[in-house]
Amino acid sequence: MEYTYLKIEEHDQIAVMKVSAPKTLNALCTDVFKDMDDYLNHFDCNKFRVLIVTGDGDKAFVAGADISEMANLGMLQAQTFGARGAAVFRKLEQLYVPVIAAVNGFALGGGCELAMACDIRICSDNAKFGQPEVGLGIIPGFSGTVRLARLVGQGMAKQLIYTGKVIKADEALRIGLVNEVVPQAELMNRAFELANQIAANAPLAVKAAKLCINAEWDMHVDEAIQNESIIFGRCFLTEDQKEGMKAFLEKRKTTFVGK
Ligand code: CO8
Repeated sequence: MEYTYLKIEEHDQIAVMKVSAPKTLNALCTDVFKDMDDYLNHFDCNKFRVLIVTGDGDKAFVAGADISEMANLGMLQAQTFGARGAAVFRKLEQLYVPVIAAVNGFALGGGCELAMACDIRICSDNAKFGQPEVGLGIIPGFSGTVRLARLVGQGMAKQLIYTGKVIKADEALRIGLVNEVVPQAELMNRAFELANQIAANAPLAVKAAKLCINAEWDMHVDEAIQNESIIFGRCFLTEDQKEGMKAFLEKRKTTFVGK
């Protein structure tokens, strides 16, 4: 697949979507979102078991929404732009396979929001995170106020958003914004290592776990527990459940087919 603003790599069971806008540190313009939307619409969740999202180059993951495109927008145009980005990020969050953000540098504004729409975030030791929007006279517009507060707690999210402070990788780790920090040269290896660990497990079970965790995020605890029980039961309809348990009892490796 050829895109202007994405570089796609497709390995055996793992795909990589690399945002690529070298002149603007991979900033998100309308056409980046068009490419992303198209790629996600055509993403084959049966063929690929994990998607890795990263940025092109060694300096930035994504340096935010494209400020030159936003500068002269009116209210309705800005709402349209924000809604488009938010919808694409929601599509990513709801993709039927796990998504790993490999944050390889600046993840500011829309870049931090992109990383937060992924299931798992790891970053390089030179990564920097922040929601600097209030310094530009706006607020996060691709669901940053929604996801940051849920990820790191309301108090920390408010502090980061009100101050617009840019934090380093170790601070992002400390507050739970990322799961792991690795040397930059090892970032993609580590992302693939994680992706392979996930891909080795029963794909339908992994997908079911993602569906559960996403859906239960804002459910009442009783409803969430009931939801998990239903999805747990459905796992027993799959060939992979029979295979996983049989292999354990026969003391051999599993071969999961995703059925
Ligand atoms: N948009 C457009 N161009 C950008 C962006 C951006 N977000 N970030 C960097 N660039 C461009 C620079 O203008 C520069 O272009 P040129 O070479 O033509 O001058 C090039 O990329 C390289 O950048 P710098 O020279 O600035 O590189 P530095 O190493 O000096 O600095 C920084 C790197 C710190 C990342 C710096 O570029 C920076 O601060 N960038 C802006 C970061 C930012 O504020 N991001 C948030 C943007 S707002 C946002 O994301 C809101 C999301 C919600 C939108 C809702 C829609 C309504």
